[in-house]
Amino acid sequence: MKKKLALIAVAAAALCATSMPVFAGDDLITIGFAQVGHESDWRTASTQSAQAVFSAENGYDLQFVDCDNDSAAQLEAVRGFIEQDVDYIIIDPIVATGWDTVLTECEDAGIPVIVIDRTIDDSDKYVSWVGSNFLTEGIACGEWLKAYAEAKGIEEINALVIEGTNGSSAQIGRTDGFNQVAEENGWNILDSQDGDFTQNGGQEVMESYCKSYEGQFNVVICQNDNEAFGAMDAMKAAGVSYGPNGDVVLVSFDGNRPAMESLLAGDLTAVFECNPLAAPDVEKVIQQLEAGETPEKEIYMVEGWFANEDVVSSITIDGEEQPVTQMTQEVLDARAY
Ligand code: GYE
Repeated sequence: MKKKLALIAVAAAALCATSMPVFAGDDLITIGFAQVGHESDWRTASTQSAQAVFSAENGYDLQFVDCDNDSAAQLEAVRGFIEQDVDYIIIDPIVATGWDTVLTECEDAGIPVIVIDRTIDDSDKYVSWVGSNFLTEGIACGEWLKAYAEAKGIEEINALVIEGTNGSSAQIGRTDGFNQVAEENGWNILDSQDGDFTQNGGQEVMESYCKSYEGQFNVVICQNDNEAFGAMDAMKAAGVSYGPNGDVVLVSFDGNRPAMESLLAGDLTAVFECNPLAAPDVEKVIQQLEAGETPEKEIYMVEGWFANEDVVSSITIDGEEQPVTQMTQEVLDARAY
């Protein structure tokens, strides 16, 4: 709470016998959250997680700005929070670069910044980052595909990739990770285009792929669930079968409930999870700062790898064996999102 507000609250409380409900808001910690947008199921889960954790009942006043995938609007939102003199700023950076100036402005204003989900790669003027290792997700996808192809006797990989928003760290990490394994194994990546993490984007890219690469591909990698839904519609319309019983191995990243249901139903072949529920960890960071402690600079979310069939039970990444879980109704029911 800001000092000025506190003084007003005290003065006003003195004038008002039933001050508690009216002035309770003055004790709240104000947080400005510059969210990427509303492009996907993952994003909706991320927003809902922040709104649930940073509620008035929990002692917060959350100023939420949906930046609609517009980097200039996101910088403007952060500057607006500086002007409002909020207590903390949370940024989920649409793109990984272009941040140093505005983060310096936050620093000069004495407002701690917490970065969530996507990373900022050209400045370290933030307290903590809470998110996922996108490079590992991309490598996991590649290692799973390698083991799956071997087990299924798929001799040649001809892959089409639908990437996420260009320049976002999620797109960069997932692309680099998958490409790394593809190169090691001499796979053929026919094309890799931006679907902007949306269902429409995924559908449009897949429609053009179906025309340009008719009969030439047997793997489609979508960098999020919603792109995969769009790709399914495009493939259905083009008469291409996908999933564990189809001609095309179809993979997505994220693993929100609708995608996990699709995985169970046998539309998707595998899903590489990215956990959107960062807000509880962000709250821990804020509580540490409130207590004068120094939080960790990097905090990683826990995530797993899932497949429709029980064909590949584990993969090895950086020498560490990691399980691949077969999606069942039981596994689905136990999930939080
Ligand atoms: O994969 C996608 C969302 O940044 C990890 O953004 C996030 C990505 C997520 O739009 O669905």
